[in-house]
Amino acid sequence: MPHRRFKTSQPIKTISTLPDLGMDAKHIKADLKSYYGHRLGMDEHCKSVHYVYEALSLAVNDRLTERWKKTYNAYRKEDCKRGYYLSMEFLMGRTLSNAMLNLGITDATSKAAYDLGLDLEELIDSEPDAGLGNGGLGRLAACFIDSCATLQLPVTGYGLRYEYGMFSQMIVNGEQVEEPDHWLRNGNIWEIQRLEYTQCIKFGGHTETHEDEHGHKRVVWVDTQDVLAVPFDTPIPGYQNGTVNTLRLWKATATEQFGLQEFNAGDYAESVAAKNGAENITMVLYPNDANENGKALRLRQQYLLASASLQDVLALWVGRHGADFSQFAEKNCFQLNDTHPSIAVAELMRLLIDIHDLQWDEAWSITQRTMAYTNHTLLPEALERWSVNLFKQLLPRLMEIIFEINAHFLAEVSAHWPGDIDRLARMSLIEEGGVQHVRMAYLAIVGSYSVNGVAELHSKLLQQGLFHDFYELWPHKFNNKTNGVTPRRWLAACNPELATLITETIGEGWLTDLTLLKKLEAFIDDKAFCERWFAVQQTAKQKLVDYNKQELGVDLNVNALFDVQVKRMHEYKRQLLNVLHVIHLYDRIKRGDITNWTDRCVLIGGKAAPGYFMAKKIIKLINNVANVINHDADVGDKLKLIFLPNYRVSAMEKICPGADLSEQISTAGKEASGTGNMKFMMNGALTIGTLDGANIEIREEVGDDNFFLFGLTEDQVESLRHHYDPVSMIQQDEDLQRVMNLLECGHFNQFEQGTFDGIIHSLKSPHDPWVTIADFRSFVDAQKRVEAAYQDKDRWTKMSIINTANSGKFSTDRTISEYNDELWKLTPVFVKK
Ligand code: 26Q
Repeated sequence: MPHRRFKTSQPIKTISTLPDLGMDAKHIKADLKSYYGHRLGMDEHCKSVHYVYEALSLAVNDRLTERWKKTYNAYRKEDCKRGYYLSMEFLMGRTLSNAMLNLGITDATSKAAYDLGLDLEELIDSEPDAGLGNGGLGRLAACFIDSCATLQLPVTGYGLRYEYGMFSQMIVNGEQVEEPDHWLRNGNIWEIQRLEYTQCIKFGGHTETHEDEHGHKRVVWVDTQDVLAVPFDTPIPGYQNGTVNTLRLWKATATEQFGLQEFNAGDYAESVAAKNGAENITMVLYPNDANENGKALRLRQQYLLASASLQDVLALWVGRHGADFSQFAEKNCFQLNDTHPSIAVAELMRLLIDIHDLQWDEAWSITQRTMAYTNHTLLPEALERWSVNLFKQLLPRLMEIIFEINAHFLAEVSAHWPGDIDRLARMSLIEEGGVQHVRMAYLAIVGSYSVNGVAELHSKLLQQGLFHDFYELWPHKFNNKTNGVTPRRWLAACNPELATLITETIGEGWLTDLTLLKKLEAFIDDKAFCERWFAVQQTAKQKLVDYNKQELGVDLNVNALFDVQVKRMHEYKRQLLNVLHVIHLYDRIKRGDITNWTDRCVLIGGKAAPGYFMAKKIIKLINNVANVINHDADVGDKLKLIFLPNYRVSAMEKICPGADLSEQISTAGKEASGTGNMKFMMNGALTIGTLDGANIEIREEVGDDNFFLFGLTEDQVESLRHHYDPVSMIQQDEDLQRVMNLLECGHFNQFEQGTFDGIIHSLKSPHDPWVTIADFRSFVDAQKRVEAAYQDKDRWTKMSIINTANSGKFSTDRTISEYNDELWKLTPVFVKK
């Protein structure tokens, strides 16, 4: 139905032939001026930077659009296999500077801006972040689609166009206050609404069964409340290669029928208000980066994403191949970003059987050959489960299909392990006991040909622990794909001075083959090069100093060690361990134990899920400790503690070039991978870290001497649990005793009695899952090694170079190449430039 909406008999060909746009300063300048004056209606009286940003972005966007059409036509012509990345989150950040870089017009645009007397930096900074994600998983999706376009792979990203992205964080009296992030307030020039690809999504109602004329059982899902999913497309340019892929984000809207009952009853206002029910679905991103169980709205979001995306892909297929699905699995694959879109397994079955008339076995074979699932967490409590009752109410047909998948699956388990009742109960897609729940991870595993973790340790632990039964049944499904980050945004765009130095030293080419950075190692004894490296790092630090001055009004000493921990606030990430160390340093200063002192600025930033009490307390503690330390005249420049409010993609772009030390201090076995660790390393920071997630692989790449290792291993953590006694550990360590004493005597909460009791209690509990106290001594010792290294400027500079030089593995180009070579098997499509 909606596809026909815009049919026309106009001679489209005559209006669609256009000359290529100029990529030089002259043409960009002309377009910018034209947009500013003609399209936006502005003149010399306008005082707002926004319209200048918008005019420039429109000019840049035109250059994306012409390549976008060529890419689209190339894919159509090739009829190539397609990949689809399904994700509830795409944490894109800003678009303008990345678009200029990938189009290769950064210099031309700078010149255009300069000629017009414009401050390009200010324009770039006026763009709001597209904060459509929580953290690592959402940013990974954004880096992945950048790499897919750079590798010229025909991959489309599918997600949701939330009206409100990740909340913005303010700090009031040391506490986190959330403000809604209405990122679309001033419009979004990068997206195009594509009404003609609108899809209809069903909710509620019930199912009816009957027999068709061939005697086949048919199910219809009726009396539903329908919602429309309208796609908004954003261009995703590859790095200077002519390819522009698509990110398609769905917005929920009401159907014309929505609220019709009320309308006919004369309740006009009520019927219009009822539209909200539909539009609410994509109103807001859930701000938890661990499971918030049971919310019906979240399940609606997940289903809307899965159903709209699959219907879209099937419509494309049918448009080309008609009702013949025999080649569908050879020509399509779906990568599920965690379990969030995993209802797609059941939805593909429904669409193939109920709508496209396939039989169960054929549909199941297609599903199992097209779906692949990536897991991002080892915390069992974070595995998604939905109550069967809610499922039945909201998606009755899907619940039936899941039961049927489960029946087939349990038969397979029984055949493999006859009589093993316990195993059947353990592996069932349905968790019994009181209320029944659907185990979404198991649905994803059963319905996929591939299950992967995101770092070697993580993938190994999935096989040995969380998914062991499934690993025994289907070892061939399990594999690892270590995460990465895109070096375009996370080195070239955010740290242009370092990028220039690298290019001048080792030549071009490294930005699309990051392993070439290894060549930098040949220069670690080249004095002039080391001096330039040091100077570039100092410049980046100075920028971070300026940013802090401008944003927070604080003065940092550029010669101090910049010690940075930015990531979501979580107990397992152990920001608390960092604070304990800061308190220890403060205690040393107060006792005069300062021989050989290294000045240090500790920067901590991150958002807490609004309902996560402990994480919010930790933010409060950081701010209170900072307040005491930063106002103590004895401390001065020796130590500063800063909480960076509203940590987000665009903040990281300013932070990671200026960091000396990257804190990656999670309890071993808890961080699936981490990706911030890779951004810091690429920009020449050294890591202090545990043997967790991708830290292990970072250390392997840089070598033991260039990584500050501390802490228990995952095995040691697990065996310690049985006899963990933090109180006696505190008694045996005088430094730790004094730190705990400062906390317990209320030194950091003089007027807020008891505020930190919960934190103190958890640290001292033998049941503390994060065993923070157990790693204190080892952490402090590692920090001493950091100081010794930092005091030797030449040694530190060499270590910094070695870190960047060995960061090649952590490009998402490598990660995506592995996904493609081993799982997707897509052929790159070259687009004529
Ligand atoms: C689930 C249900 C309901 C509401 C929210 C959620 C939800 C949302 C986001 C659950 C989890 C997330 C995000 C998880 C995440 O970001 N995980 C991180 O993924 C990174 C990329 O693989 C890893 O590097 C990190 O180690 C991992 O913590």
